[in-house]
Amino acid sequence: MPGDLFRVVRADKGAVLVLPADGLDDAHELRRLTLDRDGLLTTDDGDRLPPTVGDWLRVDDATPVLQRRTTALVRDTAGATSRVQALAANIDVVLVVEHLEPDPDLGRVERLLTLAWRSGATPVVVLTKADLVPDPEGMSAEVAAVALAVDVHTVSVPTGQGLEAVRALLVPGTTLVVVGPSGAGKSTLVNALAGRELMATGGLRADGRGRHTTTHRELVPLADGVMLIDTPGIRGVGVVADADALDTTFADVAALVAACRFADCHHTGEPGCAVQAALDSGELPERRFESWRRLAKEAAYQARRSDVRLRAEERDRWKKITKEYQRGLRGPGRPRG
Ligand SMILES: Nc1nc2c(ncn2[C@@H]2O[C@H](COP(=O)(O)OP(=O)(O)OP(=O)(O)O)[C@@H](O)[C@H]2O)c(=O)[nH]1
Ligand SMILES: [Mg+2]
Ligand SMILES: [Zn+2]
Repeated sequence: MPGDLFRVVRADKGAVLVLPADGLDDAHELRRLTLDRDGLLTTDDGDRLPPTVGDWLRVDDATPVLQRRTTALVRDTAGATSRVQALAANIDVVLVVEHLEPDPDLGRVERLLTLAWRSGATPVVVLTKADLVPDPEGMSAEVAAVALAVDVHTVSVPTGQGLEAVRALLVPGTTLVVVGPSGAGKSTLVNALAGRELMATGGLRADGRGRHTTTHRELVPLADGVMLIDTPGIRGVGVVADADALDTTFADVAALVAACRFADCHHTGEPGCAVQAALDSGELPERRFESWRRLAKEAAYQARRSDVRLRAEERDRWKKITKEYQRGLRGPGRPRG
């Protein structure tokens, strides 16, 4: 039927699996749409993009058109185009999942929060495996101290501790995505929230790391139009930082930077440096400052690189246009003068 809306529940190179908007929890309605060789779809803005999990497609005359994304969780790609890769689209909440055992990695939480803020969705931290540590509340407070303005929930799936608070996030019509390292318990959490064993969950290696049990991103429809997107463990690389998201994740550092005497302060011993003063007094922990500095560097590097890529793409585009035009001028039957 023309004008029908579908949601992408899984995306692969050559095809996407979709469910119709009016049958999102009906597995019988699942359909496969084959993509062109380039794996791209035209957006309603006339752009060409690879579809991702959570995208809405409108199918007119058998041609799917990618609807404008309200939010998108993106990461940097090493590829030749300036485009970042969208991991999930049209999400309302990003659950940053981190384990309490082994110890939570505060830098990773900060990195994933930056990724989450950049998406336009609301981040929430979920600390798993509370049953495995003696003082989950104390650890949770340490994480909350670096997750400014973000709710932090501590849960245990085997005991059910803290799950009610996470269930409260499943507001009808909401789409949530889980991100975090392999073995953090993302799929276990998805299953607990779904009340069914939908996703395979994995064992842990001897060193406590995950085994990358989940290998693809997948959207799982629950009741009342709630959608959960499970993802494979994100490795450190390629998490895109941008200046705004960074300033939100590190609002404390941003306030200090703004208070430095010189606008271009490098915080390396300049007079009137508010950052240095906060480091000296212990108000700003060294670890957090280093974490901010690393991500800020990445953000600046990515901005520069995407600038260079954009210019190269633009140059190529004009080369093509010029060639086409010249061909047209030389072509037969072309009126002259
Ligand atoms: N004790 C305990 N174990 C948990 C909890 N949550 C998850 N686990 C275990 O941790 C292991 C990894 O869980 P998964 O849900 O597969 O982890 P994941 O984040 O989906 O990992 P990837 O799919 O590899 O990214 C499994 O053995 C789970 O049973 C918890 O709250 N308590
Ligand atoms: Mg998993
Ligand atoms: Zn400074």
